[in-house]
Amino acid sequence: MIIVFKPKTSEEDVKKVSSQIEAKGLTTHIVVGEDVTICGIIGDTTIVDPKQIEVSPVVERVMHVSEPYKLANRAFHPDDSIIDVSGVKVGGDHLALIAGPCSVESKEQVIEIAKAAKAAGANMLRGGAFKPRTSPYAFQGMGTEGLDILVAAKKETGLPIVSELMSADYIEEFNEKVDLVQIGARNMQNFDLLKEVGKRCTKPVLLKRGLSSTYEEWIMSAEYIMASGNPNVILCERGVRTFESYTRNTLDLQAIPVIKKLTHLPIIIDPSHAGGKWWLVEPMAKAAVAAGCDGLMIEVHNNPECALCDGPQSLKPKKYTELIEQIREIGHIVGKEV
Ligand SMILES: [Mn+2]
Repeated sequence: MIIVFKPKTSEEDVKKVSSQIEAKGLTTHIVVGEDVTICGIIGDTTIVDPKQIEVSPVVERVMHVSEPYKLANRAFHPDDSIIDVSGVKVGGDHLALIAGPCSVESKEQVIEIAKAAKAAGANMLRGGAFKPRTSPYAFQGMGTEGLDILVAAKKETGLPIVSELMSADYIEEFNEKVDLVQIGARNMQNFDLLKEVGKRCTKPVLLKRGLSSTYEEWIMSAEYIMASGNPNVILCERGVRTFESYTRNTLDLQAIPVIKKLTHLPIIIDPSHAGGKWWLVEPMAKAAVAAGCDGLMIEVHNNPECALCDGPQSLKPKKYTELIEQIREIGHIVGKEV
């Protein structure tokens, strides 16, 4: 349920109404927008009589929110959320350009790629230290040593770090070393992990869409993190499973306008894992920016032929540089600064 206040309602009057609601044992969320202030009510709202609230002279109207997600709901927060990742803004007219190798392989590798990515215009560095692999026999990542290499690359380039968290046991270590904590597609519905990340993670969270998750399931996973105490969630579409087997997954660009309609959270696109082929990255990245996404996460490798993971879908630094030049022009047209 949402209470919309009349324009120019004082903070004191808003408080008066919200404390009446809280006295019934419900939680309230006040969002002060540019034009209007709203109060979102979370909990069993059947005990609230909207007519009773509408009696107040400062209340414009009371609305029911039928969707099961509340905190992520656009109705609860009409303006776009802009998430600050260690100084890099994501959302609104800011575009996140996240680049780096699938996996951290060595210090030399990561620093070389980080420098090239930064020179191309990237504003964040990605790298997997803990890898969720389909096969237990495949390279599982360097773990803590890999995170330390990313930290060294950040020292060298200043680029904030994005890396995937697979277990709640490492949340404190990620709080210390990583700037944007990724929850991977395979963990999107690991609800215990989502709750722990909401409670204990002090950094923004990048929540990838599950391989076969609906928009609502995906948003509900964001809601888990937000309801547990971490409001800073960025969504990432990375392709979904369809009947097509030529490509690794099918990139769902409709997710961009849909997520923006349903939620206030930023959405970024990962064209690398979507197509699984390096030559699909450029056209899909351009289409994603044109469609209004808030960022791109792209795998870049200095030597894709020898990459320990996802070489076939990785761009070489030169190709990435050319792509960002084109993204800059498209961004200009759609009102995104690069
Ligand atoms: Mn990868």
